[in-house]
Amino acid sequence: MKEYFKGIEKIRYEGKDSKNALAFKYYNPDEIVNGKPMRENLKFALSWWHTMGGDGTDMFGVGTQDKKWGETDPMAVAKAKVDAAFEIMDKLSIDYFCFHDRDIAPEADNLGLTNERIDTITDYMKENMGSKKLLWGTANCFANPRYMHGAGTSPSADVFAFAAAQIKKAIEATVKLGGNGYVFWGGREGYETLLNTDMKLEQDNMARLMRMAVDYARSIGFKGDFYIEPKPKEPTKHQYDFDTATVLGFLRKYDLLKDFRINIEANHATLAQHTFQHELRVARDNGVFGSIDANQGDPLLGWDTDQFPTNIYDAVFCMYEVIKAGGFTNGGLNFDAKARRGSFTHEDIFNCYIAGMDTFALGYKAALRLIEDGRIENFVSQRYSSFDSGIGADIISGKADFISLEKYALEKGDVLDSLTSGEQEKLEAIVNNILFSM
Ligand code: XLS
Ligand code: NI
Ligand code: NI
Repeated sequence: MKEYFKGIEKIRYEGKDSKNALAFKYYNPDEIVNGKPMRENLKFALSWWHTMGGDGTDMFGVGTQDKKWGETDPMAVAKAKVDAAFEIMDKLSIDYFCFHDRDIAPEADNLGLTNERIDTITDYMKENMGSKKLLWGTANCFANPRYMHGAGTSPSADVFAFAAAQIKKAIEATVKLGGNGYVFWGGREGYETLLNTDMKLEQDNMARLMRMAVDYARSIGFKGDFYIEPKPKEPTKHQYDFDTATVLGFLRKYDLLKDFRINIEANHATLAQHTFQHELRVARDNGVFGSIDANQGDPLLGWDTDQFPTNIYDAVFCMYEVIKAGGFTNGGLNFDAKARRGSFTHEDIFNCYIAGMDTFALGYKAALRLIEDGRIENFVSQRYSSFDSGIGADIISGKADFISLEKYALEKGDVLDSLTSGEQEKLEAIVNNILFSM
């Protein structure tokens, strides 16, 4: 088989003192940490769209990166992408991948032919994937002009039907490749102005589409999780899957909670004016943490820059939530991230992944230390200890009511002296202490 990345050997773990750019400093795939090999703790996945197809095109300029993989015919490009992707995964010890239908097979003149193309490519993937696994699949229901007003939330019933057909095929491809997840990200499921929008019908229809997807997928043996990937905006001004809390309300209202979890993307959290950890915490506390789309934004730019994550603090707090949620089950950590437009060589793909994977490996280990160290968690439980006994315990158990609480407050007098310091800075220093002693 053709080698696409000649001169790049399998990336080895060389430890933190290595100066070799093409080596892992923190990620040792087979190292057992917290009872499992790191590759299973982190479940890294390569994303087809950015890595295999993203060529650096942005709103202001054409591509800078060659992602044709030496081919010109669209189906030949699609096959070459498979070979090149699997080579990247082998060389980086990445066990999982994920894709949109359009990333793996280009759209043809009609749906029938498009579906045949998906069959051809998924046959080819299946033949060649060996022990590699599909983390999740999804359908690109946002790029084609037919989706200008949305897919599941389009005012056109024809477009709704077309989207359903497209998603049906993407689910089949996911099941065929053994995927344990199926993602809905509603890039154009939202509105630009309420002047032309029936918001209630749009959201009802989105739920109808999701219910049909679940029913069909289960009928063909899909046992994995469905995910919604929240994002507040971009490309649409107001997106219905705004953030995790909004999505939770939607899932509850439409009785979809049993089948859906959340796929949390770091920079989508930022765009919603939340921290990455906040989104993960909301998901964890509500039992819907599913998977992670890892990237980072740029605070000075404010759009979905999808940069490879290198911010250690974010990674530590992310991994803290993942560990506290019990680790990944069907989900994993996919790099919804791309090389900067100026990082245009094939070697840069490896530099990017090494940087991102090392960041999360270090983050995982630091988060584990934070938990084992206990200072932060003990502080938090101490801070709320007034609910462990006395009036606090009565509030928790439901024994207290407004009448008994008023009686308590009248007898007690002022309660200001029941408060202690939040000690935020001390806690931040503990995090630094743990992080920089690694
Ligand atoms: C776009 C989204 C998209 C999803 C998959 O902002 O992150 O890439 O992850 O459709
Ligand atoms: Ni995104
Ligand atoms: Ni994403």
